[in-house]
Amino acid sequence: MENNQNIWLESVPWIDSQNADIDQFLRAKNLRNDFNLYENLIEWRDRGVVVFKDVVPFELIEALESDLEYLIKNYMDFDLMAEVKAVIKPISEFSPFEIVESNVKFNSIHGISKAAVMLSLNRSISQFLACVFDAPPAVLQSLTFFKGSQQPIHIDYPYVRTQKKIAHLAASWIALEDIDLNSGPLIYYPGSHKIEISGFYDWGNGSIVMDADSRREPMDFSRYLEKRVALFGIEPEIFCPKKGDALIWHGNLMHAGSAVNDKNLTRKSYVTHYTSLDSYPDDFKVSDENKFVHQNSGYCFEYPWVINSKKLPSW
Ligand SMILES: O=C(O)CCC(=O)C(=O)O
Ligand SMILES: [Fe+2]
Repeated sequence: MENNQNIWLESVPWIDSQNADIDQFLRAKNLRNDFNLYENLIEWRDRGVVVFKDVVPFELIEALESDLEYLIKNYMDFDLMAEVKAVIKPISEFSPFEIVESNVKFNSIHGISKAAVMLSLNRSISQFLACVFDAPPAVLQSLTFFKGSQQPIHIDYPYVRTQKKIAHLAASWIALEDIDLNSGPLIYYPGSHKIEISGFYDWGNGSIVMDADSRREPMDFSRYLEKRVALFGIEPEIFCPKKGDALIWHGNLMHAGSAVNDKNLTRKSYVTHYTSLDSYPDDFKVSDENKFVHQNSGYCFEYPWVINSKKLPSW
């Protein structure tokens, strides 16, 4: 299937369609008396981003911290992809020095950490995304950060695109500690999720996603997005949360990791990318009925490639 702009436009969730009527949606679901939900959905539709303060129990954050400590001490025993200085490979192939170096990033630790699964399926986040998709959200992948990423401005869907419906994509960013302004917090461009603002970037031959043989590079994409925000005069906002706060962003929202002004500071965060249940890729789950967690209207499937791998203490 070619990923062209029609594929995107035909797959948008209800809330991204023209004249999306939030009031009517909530009335039909009998949720109209939840004023916060109404306000949050308006914000999502108009800005592509919503912040939930103090929604993540500290016990869960501490359970993930313990798993991370255990993982770092015993990393040779685990099947997990990790990233150090833009190199992504199985964690066991890194040297102990690279692993303790605190800007390592773990990919999809929720495959082996129950604490991470529970964070991804946080109640406020899952229930909100169930409304956004009008379907249960399903965890696609996760990232665990220790330091600011300094990732240039980007949109996720050209890179996160295993979901069946390309426009069924959202992400959450959970603060695992109080975030310092000098640690390189997440920044985002409100309203940039609208197609009129973002446009579609052509990676070559009309493809809107990056492929192995794409003619364009991520930096070309960033330069394009910089031009779009300048054209529309959109200023970035900084997310400088307290431990336990969460931000949810739209799969077409422009965002970046801001500059790290103080290299000694950590910026511990846990990011999950979600799609909707019916858009979840078949080869990312096993047919065994018990190999998933269903909680707070969300789903998290065990990946076929990790079912036999060793799990972390919270499992
Ligand atoms: O946390 C960050 O600095 C950026 C994270 C991000 O862009 C992502 O996970 O999609
Ligand atoms: Fe991103």
